[in-house]
Amino acid sequence: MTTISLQAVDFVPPRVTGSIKVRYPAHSATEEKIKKFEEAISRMKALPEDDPRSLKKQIELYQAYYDGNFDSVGFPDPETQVRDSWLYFPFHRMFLYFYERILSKLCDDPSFTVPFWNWDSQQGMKLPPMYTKKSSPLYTEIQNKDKPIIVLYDGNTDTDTTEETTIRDNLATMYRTMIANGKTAELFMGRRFVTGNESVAGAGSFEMVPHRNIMVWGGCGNRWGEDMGNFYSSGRDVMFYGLHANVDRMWDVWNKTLSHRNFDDEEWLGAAFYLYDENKTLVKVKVSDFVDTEKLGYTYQTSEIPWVSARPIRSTGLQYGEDKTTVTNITTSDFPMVVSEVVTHTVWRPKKSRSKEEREKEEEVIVIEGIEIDPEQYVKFDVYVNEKEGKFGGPTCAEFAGSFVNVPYKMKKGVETNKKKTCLKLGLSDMLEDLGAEDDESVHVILVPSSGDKRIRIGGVGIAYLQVK
Ligand SMILES: [Cu+2]
Repeated sequence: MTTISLQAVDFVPPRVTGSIKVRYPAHSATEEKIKKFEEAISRMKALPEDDPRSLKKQIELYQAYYDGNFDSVGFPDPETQVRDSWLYFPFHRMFLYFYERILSKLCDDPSFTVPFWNWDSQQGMKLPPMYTKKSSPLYTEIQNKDKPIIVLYDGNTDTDTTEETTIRDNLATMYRTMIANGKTAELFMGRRFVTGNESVAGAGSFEMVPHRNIMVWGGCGNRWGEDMGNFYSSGRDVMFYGLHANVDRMWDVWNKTLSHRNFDDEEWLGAAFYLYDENKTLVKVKVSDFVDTEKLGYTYQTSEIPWVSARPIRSTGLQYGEDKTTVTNITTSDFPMVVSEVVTHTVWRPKKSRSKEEREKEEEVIVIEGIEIDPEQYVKFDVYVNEKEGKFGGPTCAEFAGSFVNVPYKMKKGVETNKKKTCLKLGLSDMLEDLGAEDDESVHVILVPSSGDKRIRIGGVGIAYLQVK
C-alpha cells in the first residue's frame, strides 16, 4: 500500500456579501447563459490534461473517490467509496462547488453559476436542449443516442409506456424517495460510514432511486453503461454535472422545504476531502463547511416542486399490472438465499396499532440485510408490501415500497466479487396507513427482481424502528 502525503490548504468559506449567486434550470436557460456556459466548458476542455482543472482531471478526481481507490490508513476494510453512505450528498456538493469556481474563473465571470438539470419537474424530464446541439461543447455523442424521451426514474424500460404514464411514475417515485422514505437522515442520506466501521454499507433513499436510474438512463445502455452509467466515465458528460446540481438542490429542498435535519455526528461533520480549486491549489474541505449552500454563496432558482402532491394511491381496482406473477412463499429459515424470482416473506411486527405520535417519533422500516450482488453488474429489485394478487403495478401503487438499484462500479484490486454486503431500509409508516394495515400483526414483504443481473443474495428481511428527529 502506498501512503501519499498531501500538501493542502484548509478550506476557508467565501465571504458572502450582498446577493448570492443563483443556479438556474438547464431547460429554460437564456441564450446568453448557454453561451457563457459553452465558453467556460470550451476553455476547460482546452486546458492541458495535466492541469488539475482540466476536464480529464475532473473525471479522474470524481472517480478517485469511487471504485475503491483508497484505503483508510490502518483499516483496509471497508474500502473507501463515497457511494452507499452518508458521504454521498456532501461529497457531490463539494465537487460541484469547485467545478463551478473553476469554470467561473475560466470564463472570467464572478457571477457564473452552473445550470441544474431540473429532472424532477415535468418540463425538465426530457434532455434539456442545451445538451442536444451537435456543434456545442456541451454535446456528448453517447448521451444523445437511442434512449426513451422521458427520463426513467424507476428504470422501467417498457416500450409501451406513454409519456404521461412515465411522468406519473416519476412523480410518485420522487414522492416516495423524498417524503415517505426520507423521514430520517439515515433513510434519506445513507448509512454511517467511518474509519474502521465494519458494518455493512447502505445507500439512502435518494442515492438509490431515482439517482442511480437517472445515471443509467444517461448512459448508453450497454453492460458498462458509459458515460453516465458508470462512475469511471460519468464525468465525461457535461450533463452529469447538471444532473448532480439537481441532486444537490434536492438535498437543499429536503432541508429547507421539507424541514429535515442533517446528521449532527462529529464524524460526519469532520469528514474531509481533497479537491483542487480554480487556482490549482489543493484544498482540504470538511463536510461541516458544506451543509448550507447560502454560506457557500449560492442558492437555486425557485422552481415548481410537482412531486409533493404525488402520494401513491392504492392499486386495487386499477387497470395496470394485469399480468399476474407467480409468487413463491419463503420463511426465515430459507435465508440466506439467492432471490432470482418473485418471493414473499411474512414478517412479524414487534409493534402494532401505534398512535400518530408514536409513528411521528419512530419510523417503522423494512430492513433487507446482507444483500450481496456482483458490483460490476446493473441490478434492480423492487419491494412490495401486502400485494397479495401478484400484480406489480409500479411506483404509483401504494403497495410499492421502493427498489434496490446498483450502478456498475469497480472494487479495488484483489477484492473478490460479491464480497461487499449492503442493506436496504424502506419506510413503512405511511404505507401501512394507506393500506389500512397499521393494526396487522405482520406484513407480507415481496421481493421482485425486475431487471439486470438476477443473482441477488439476501441475508434476511426484518422490521426495525428509527428515531425521527
Ligand atoms: Cu451520480
